[in-house]
Amino acid sequence: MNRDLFLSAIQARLNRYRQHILLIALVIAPLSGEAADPPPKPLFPGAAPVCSCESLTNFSLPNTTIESAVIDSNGACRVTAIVNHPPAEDRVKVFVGLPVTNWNGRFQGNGGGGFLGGSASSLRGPLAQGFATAATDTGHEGGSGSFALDAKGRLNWQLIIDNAYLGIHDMTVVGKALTKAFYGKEPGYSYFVGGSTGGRQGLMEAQRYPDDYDGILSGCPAIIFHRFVPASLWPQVVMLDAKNFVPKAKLEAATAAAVAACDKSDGITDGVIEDPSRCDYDPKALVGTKVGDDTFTEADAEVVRRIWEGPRAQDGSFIWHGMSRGTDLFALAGTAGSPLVGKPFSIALDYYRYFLAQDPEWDWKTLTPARFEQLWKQSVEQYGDVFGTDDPDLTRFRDRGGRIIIYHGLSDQLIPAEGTIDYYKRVQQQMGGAKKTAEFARLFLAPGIDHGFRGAGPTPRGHLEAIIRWIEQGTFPDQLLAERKDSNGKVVRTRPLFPYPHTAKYKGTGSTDEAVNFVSKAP
Ligand SMILES: [Ca+2]
Repeated sequence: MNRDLFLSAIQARLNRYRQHILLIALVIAPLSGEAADPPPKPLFPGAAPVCSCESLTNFSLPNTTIESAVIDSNGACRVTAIVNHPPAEDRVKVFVGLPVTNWNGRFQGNGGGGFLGGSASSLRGPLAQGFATAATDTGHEGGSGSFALDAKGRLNWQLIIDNAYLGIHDMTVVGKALTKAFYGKEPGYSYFVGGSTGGRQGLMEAQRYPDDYDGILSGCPAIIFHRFVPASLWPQVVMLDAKNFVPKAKLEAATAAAVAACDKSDGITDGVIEDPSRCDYDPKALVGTKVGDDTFTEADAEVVRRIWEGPRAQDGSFIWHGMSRGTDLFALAGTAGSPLVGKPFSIALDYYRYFLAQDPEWDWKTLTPARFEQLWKQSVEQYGDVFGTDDPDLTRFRDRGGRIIIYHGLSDQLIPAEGTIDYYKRVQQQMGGAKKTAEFARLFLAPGIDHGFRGAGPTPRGHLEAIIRWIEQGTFPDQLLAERKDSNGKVVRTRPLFPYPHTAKYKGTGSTDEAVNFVSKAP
């Protein structure tokens, strides 16, 4: 390999690495805020370890090796364990954190992001709050999807299953067992907290291992994975098909124009489209407009229209939801260079390469809309049972007393919230209607909020407290408070979020920046 080629290969790898880091940061950020919240009241005041941290290396569990058990720099006991599923030679690494002095009597499992099963760094927040807590790499290191293929280029089903569902269950079994060994008693309650992939992992636990957790927080869940992940390459397919890679500035102009057109139709001009499904702004209105030195063309309008519409089959039938109006389009319709070329979202690209085409060298630029449809159908057939996480039957979870709060931003640029709404409606249908479902599973939608729980709208807060209160005191989460802060961290707007399908309606008097001036409105 010559030097330039070598350097560009390194650069490409670095870029991919950065994309993974960005995504993981996006996913972890909304959840780490919990660390600043006051810790929940201890369930067993005075509870203390009954053995030394180091002695946990002698702890015995089937198919599990304790690699290390040491006190970390913050004084918590950190255990690393490896779980294996014979005869496979997989290694699911489990990271467990056990507070030495301030155990609050509970266990918290933590999810990952993208193809990253999870990370030891996510234990810091829960440990500070006194949780015994765990995370796992689900059997492979890093955020790449390359683990799906073995050294011979064949699908590595064990690692796929470890990532899809088994690793999080292993983590839970090991984490709870070590908690019991360390304190001499089982955790009083167990909670799972995750966003994106973590949100999917939470719902997978409710569906497949309902005894693992009492309470689950599932943020912007990557559920219906087998449909939405391959669908997320659609914006690139559209631009490739049109031979028109639309620059970021034009995408931003289209998003801004949609917000300008639909913002006030909900009654409050606040830069947020309260319900994007009711906004039908036509990007043709922008044709002829100057965007920098460039002019918005008919062809640009058609690309944006197709991205908003969402993936469609050759016969025009529905494949998946489009990106809603007001959502940042660049995340999936990314471009770079001059002349512009497409820069597909790394997770979607990895999924095509390793899971669908099963060829690390596969070139996404060979995708026609017809080939896109074929591969999407392959994904639905091949991975639905494994990764789908869309079983609406939560009977076992409900009957064991499980409760789940699902929340999703309506301007999610990576996972359209409509998929979560579809799933929740199916749960309602399966579980005896809206009222019966609300007794154990609630969905909160956050207008103007993206995948990292930022955006023009207020960010939901207090969900961990809400699920703990629901489980331990039976207090139903009838609303979540959302707040928007300025760049100095000062709260400039509060708004209630009500369980779907209820929305926040302005009373008509008082500041629209204060939650007290809003009431719950039925659809
Ligand atoms: Ca508005």
